[in-house]
Amino acid sequence: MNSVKRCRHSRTRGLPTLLAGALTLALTLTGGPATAAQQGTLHELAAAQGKYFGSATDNSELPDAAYTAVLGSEFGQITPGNSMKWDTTEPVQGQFNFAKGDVITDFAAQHGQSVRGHTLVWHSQLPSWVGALPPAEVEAAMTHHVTEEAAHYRGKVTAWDVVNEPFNEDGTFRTSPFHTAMGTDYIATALRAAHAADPDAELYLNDYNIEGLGAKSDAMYALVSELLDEGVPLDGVGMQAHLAVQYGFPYQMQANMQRFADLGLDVAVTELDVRMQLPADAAKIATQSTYYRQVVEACLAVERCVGITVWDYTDKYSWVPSTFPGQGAANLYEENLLPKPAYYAVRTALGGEGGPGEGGGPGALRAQYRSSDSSTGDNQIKPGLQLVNTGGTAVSLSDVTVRYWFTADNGASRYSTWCDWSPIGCSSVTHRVAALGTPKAGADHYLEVGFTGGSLAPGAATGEIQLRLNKSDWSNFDESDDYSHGTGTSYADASKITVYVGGEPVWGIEP
Ligand code: G2I
Repeated sequence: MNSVKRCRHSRTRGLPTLLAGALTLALTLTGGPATAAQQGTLHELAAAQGKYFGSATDNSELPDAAYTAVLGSEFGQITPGNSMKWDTTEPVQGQFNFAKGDVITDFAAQHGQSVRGHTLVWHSQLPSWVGALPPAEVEAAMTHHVTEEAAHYRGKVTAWDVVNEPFNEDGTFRTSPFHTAMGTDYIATALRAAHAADPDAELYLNDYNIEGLGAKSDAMYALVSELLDEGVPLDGVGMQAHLAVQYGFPYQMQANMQRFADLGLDVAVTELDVRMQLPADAAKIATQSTYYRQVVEACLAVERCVGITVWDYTDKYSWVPSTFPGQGAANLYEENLLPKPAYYAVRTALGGEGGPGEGGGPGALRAQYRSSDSSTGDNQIKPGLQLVNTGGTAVSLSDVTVRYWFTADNGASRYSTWCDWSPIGCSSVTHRVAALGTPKAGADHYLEVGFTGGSLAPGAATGEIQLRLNKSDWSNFDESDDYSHGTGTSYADASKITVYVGGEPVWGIEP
């Protein structure tokens, strides 16, 4: 069973994909810099190469609407970070509770995503009753657990991490209640039980630090070779890929993936993140982007690498800081859900057009905007702006200007402009209003923002710049039709705010 059944992973979404395609075309024809949305999502880019691109998530994160908006659109696959683990699904022997996992599979179904089940048999997050059983009862308890859970999720998960983390770092088998009771046979027993309960699911063994060639991956290789020889149902190997910039990139990851593929197994990158010692700096950020890119390149180069899952997509919900104090910044998006250089590195590696991480340079500047003003009819306009350097080289801010386009409506033609707050210091931010000789739709003036100095390192952002303007007679505006106005309350790429370096447009579309 280990040589077929690959296609379900690579599915693209139906209608939303078509609509996104139409939107891409329409926006491309209007010219201007391409945004992430214009080029397709990470999953769409991966799917075009026959892979999926997914993210872990957790129930506690789903009330966060800004978070789920990205989770539901950018990713084609999800893995529950905790809610299918034994301590959640069978906390008391024989009492199963799939409510939390069901929330995840429902979310996935609503968003056209596949689900990786994680995980059936693991030494961790194991309720204490399992370890307290007499060894003679462990096999029956394990088989019952695997059977009930795999049967419950039959048709809802495409793959299972049947056994998680069976090895120590030196390649010896890890001690667990299962190993103690059954020796290494517990692995084949668990796989057979999972296959009996859900014959269509892809069955995996999953571990960390097996991404490169080495003692631990050799041990996994020996184990799966033996299982296949014995005819045990096994479809793939999951490489977690919890990487760290300070530990180097896994040795010969592509070759290691290929040797598993050559056995007739699929390979999946199941929990990718790249942590660093905080604070982040440009060098660490660049290394992180390189590692993410190299993982994508390795997967693309190995036909049987079916896809990549990041262990949540944002630093906001990373497991890293609580497990490795002082480390973090491991994910593709910042805590405020802005994509980081690593995100653009992944896009580029997946074949996204002209990824800004490629060359660097001022063309990699992006304007992001949020409205800090719930009233569109009062006497002030309050845009929040920030600039992000998604490229590989620093940008000198004194060369940079930004325009926010609006209509004056009636009233006085003189303006006051303000910078209320910015982490880079309002004293380094200049601002003025200029009138257009020829009014455009939604714009007869613009607020121009500049900088007295400073530079934006690769991967750096200015942080928000809270701006405000009013007419000298304090008459009201009608912002609802202003070209640059938006209603989003968290920072997002804004193509209707234009950015210039040395007077040359580098971002956005003018009215
Ligand atoms: O540790 C990172 C991952 C390594 N590979 C297997 C994965 O299953 C594992 O995931 C993490 C989750 O991301 C964490 O969220 O597994 C951790 C536990 O081993 C999870 O942390 C736990 C906390 O330790 C608990 O205190 C907390 O109640 O998450 C629980 C639910 O939020």
